Amino acid sequence: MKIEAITLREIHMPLVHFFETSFGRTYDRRILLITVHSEGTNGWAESVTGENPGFSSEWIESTWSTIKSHIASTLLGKTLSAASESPVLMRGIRGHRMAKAGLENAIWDAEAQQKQQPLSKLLGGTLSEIACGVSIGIQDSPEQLMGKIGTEVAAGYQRIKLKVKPGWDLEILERVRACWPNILLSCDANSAYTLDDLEHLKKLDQFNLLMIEQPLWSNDFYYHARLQRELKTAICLDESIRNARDAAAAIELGSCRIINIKVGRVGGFTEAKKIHDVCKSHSIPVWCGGMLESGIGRAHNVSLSSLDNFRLPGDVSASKRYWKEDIIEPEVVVSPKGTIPVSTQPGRGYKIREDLIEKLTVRKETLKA
Ligand code: OSB
Ligand code: MG
Repeated sequence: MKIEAITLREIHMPLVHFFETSFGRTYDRRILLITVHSEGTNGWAESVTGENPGFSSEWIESTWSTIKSHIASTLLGKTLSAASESPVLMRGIRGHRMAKAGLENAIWDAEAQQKQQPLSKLLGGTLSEIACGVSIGIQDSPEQLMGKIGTEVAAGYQRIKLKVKPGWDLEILERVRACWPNILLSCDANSAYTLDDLEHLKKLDQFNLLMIEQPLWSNDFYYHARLQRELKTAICLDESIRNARDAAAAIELGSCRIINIKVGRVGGFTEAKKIHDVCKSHSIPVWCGGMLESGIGRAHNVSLSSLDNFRLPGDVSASKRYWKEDIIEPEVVVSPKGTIPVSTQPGRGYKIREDLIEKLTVRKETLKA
């Protein structure tokens, strides 16, 4: 597969409903799409870099300029026999994992087309459908939140995850549990607490949560291990896990009992697969996280979630929860039992709506060797 050219493109898409985490609220997404042009095929991917450096230090401007000035040239003009060879080519650049993931995953997308194989199979996936949960942000009021949970439970989602932060946690969970005592429920703090909150965090144990995601600092394993020893509820790490070595260290230290894999956060499919395998060998279940992706990133998340240690419902949910109109065809649809079928078609299994993408594009640049 010769990497002949790379197109960077920014599209703007308003969210159907704002999304709020402990680090801020998003109404409109600025999405970075990447196309790798190779021997007559176009591989597409999404870099999940955000509008602000809130979740990660990367954001769309840094990702765009780092790809353009430094990363693209490590790939352009090269001939690869598989997408999994690309991380080695990019390893001279430190960090910028969301940027690298966008490039690597576009090459995987092209490879699946060229080899006429479903992307899920190329990744090693075996599941024929994936289990879906939803992530529900902080709302303007508890009533608004209760309404949203009701809608998603009725739609069949298998797990509800609530964003929490100090002041939007215990009372909220108490109200939710009073209404829905038996649903699979978890919460995600996006690093909103410190170890000074230990006594407060212990009170979360009463709600029978499936997990509490990333309660402490985004770059920590050590204090999470101390916290995990004090909690009955399983800790799940998201932000802290950058690669398979981090996953192994976190497991060995006892920092978590569950890991969330986001392909952008860890630098691409190759590293995501390694994390999956490390977790599997230690009997640690994983699930696929979300970053408010468009259909392109979402389609890739569906393929990744078909690996067999994705044993818990992920944050991969229906297109219509995010967008009036998605940029893939068909849109991602979730069944009444809360599942998405994994496509058996060659490639990513969803067509790219190039006309719509063109309309949503605010800038575009093609890089050549
Ligand atoms: O921590 O999982 C997170 C969205 C943006 C940034 C971080 C997170 C999230 C989500 C949304 O929880 C998941 C989704 O795409 O629905
Ligand atoms: Mg998270």
